Amino acid sequence: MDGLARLTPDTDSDLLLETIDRDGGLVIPGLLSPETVDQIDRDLAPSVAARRPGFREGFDDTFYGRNTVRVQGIPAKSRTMVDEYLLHPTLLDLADRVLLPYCGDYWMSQSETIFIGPDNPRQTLHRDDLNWNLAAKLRVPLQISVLVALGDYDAEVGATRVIPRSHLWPLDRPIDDSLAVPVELEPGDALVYLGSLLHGGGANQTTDRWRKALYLAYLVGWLTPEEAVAVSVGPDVARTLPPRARQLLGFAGMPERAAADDPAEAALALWQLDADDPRVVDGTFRNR
Ligand SMILES: O=C(O)CCC(=O)C(=O)O
Repeated sequence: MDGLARLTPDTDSDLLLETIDRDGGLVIPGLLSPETVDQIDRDLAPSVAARRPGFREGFDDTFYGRNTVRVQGIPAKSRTMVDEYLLHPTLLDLADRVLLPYCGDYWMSQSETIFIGPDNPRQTLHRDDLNWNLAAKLRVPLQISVLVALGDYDAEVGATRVIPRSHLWPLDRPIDDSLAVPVELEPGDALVYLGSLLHGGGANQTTDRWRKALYLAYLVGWLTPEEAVAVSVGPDVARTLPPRARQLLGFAGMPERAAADDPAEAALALWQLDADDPRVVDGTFRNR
């Protein structure tokens, strides 16, 4: 028993919303099909193989994992990730329900492999929202994170540990690590959680297996994403993607609010490109 509900991708969105509001997270078994998992894994394999584990030379890797492989720029490396994961209707529907009451639109904060290798110790429990420390104090949803299993994801190999319902705790409540429970997944299953939920990668206690996850997060559009997504994807790839994907990846202006009657307010636009909207990365933008 991992303490989080398991609801299939076709579950009514009211129930998904009610569950994530109550527990801070949930598991969606079979979010991605076996074929999709295989394709994404194949697409990312060359980049993963080329990457040395650990975060950055000379950097304290305790948090990011000294034997953990993190590769970003995923939408440029796997079209299947864009079509089947980033644009998954269940995830977008949930993100709409959770985030749109608090922003004009949301975007991708980051997507990266989190492949935890043998002997990598457990990660400190944390809230992803603390990337935006001041905003976290507003106690409104800022981010929804997703970890999809691309391979082994049992407790021994480092399944994510979560404290169910900790998103409701006061931010200064001491963190009791013994309350954390591992969330075991099968390939294609997804752990979906609010940025306010306490969680962390588990220790990989094996000598020969890797815990393979592909992380993805949707963030309210008035906060700076963790990854410089538009740079890592680039306009040449963006041009080939569907409009909603381009928007999520930073190739469209960001409405600060849904609608405005005041003409001055209506003209406001975040994430501009000259007087234009980055949407014109389809080729019509000219740097005047
Ligand atoms: O790998 C995991 O299970 C969680 C990773 C995480 O929360 C992080 O690196 O911020």
